[in-house]
Amino acid sequence: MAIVIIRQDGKIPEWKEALSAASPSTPIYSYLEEHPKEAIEMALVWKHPPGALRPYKNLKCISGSGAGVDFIFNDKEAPLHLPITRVVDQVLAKDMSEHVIGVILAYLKNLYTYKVDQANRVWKPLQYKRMGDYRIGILGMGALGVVLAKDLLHFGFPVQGWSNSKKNIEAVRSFVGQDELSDFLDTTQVLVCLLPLTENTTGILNKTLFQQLPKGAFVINVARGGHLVDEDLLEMLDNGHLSGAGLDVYQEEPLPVSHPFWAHPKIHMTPHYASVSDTRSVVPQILENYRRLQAGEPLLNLVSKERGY
Ligand code: NDP
Ligand code: OXD
Repeated sequence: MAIVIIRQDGKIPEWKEALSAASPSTPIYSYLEEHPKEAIEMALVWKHPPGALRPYKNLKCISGSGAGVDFIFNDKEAPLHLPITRVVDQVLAKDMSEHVIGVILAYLKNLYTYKVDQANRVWKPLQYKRMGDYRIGILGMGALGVVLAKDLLHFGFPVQGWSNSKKNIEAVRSFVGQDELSDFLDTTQVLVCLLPLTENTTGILNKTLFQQLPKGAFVINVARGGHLVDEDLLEMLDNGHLSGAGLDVYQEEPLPVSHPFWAHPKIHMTPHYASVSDTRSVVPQILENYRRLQAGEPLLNLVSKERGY
């Protein structure tokens, strides 16, 4: 009975140490070291190389170590019939909320523009923008979207959300499904994408959707690069329909240096760092699932294979 960690971002030692400290009797291995493959029952994965799960014939669960699991479904060699779990964590949600609020405030308070003006020694006060005048629309009202919505209310923003199922959050208008998407977009001045990447949401941030936003809207994508049609965003920024975009995720990561986003004056980029699983906070739910797996109990934070999230 053991756990293998499979990821390529240099963070295996951090995860191994945190898991071992919390459960010294559980054998934890890096997929890169010699280890008994037949003993592995749980694989803790983050953007693992496709096919990396193949050697584990006794695997009982694929545990994603972030919120999004699109990379697991994309591995056609993965044993997708096994239970797949993901991270649902208050720290991850709060971190995301802080990041998105930071981007919204930098936009509304013109901080991006003033930074450029400073570099050029330009003194040019712009129209003052107040939070209460800008409605924030959140695509995806799940573990992250709901926390963001509630935090935005504290800042005085009007807030609305779009999801598959109706949400009952005081003071947050809930829009559901394709039928209500247009009404949601019509009244959204700052759009935040916090959807999972699935068959239904791939390419959702496209020209048709942008055209339904009011002129001058600002778009924030902190979900996945696959949600955005890059050329449609560039067109809508260049023709002035959108006033800017804050991007944290990209079709290809790291974003190739030749990509037009890098030098675009209306695009404000961060390197897929809006929110990062904190091992201190996340390790207990991984180990609880490992215990449940052995006890034959229902797992926490199960992903639905039908919905893809
Ligand atoms: P959840 O699964 O908790 O929430 C997903 C939300 O999207 C739900 O409200 C769901 O509706 C809604 N949704 C899904 N598909 C559709 C659809 N076709 N139409 C309408 N609504 C839909 O996910 P999380 O909040 O935990 O995470 C969201 C995403 O954020 C992750 O999948 C990941 O890609 C991204 N992420 C990015 C990070 C970063 O650093 N940039 C960090 C962490 C996550 P319903 O509630 O009705 O099911
Ligand atoms: C996640 C992410 O999905 O970091 O958790 O993108």
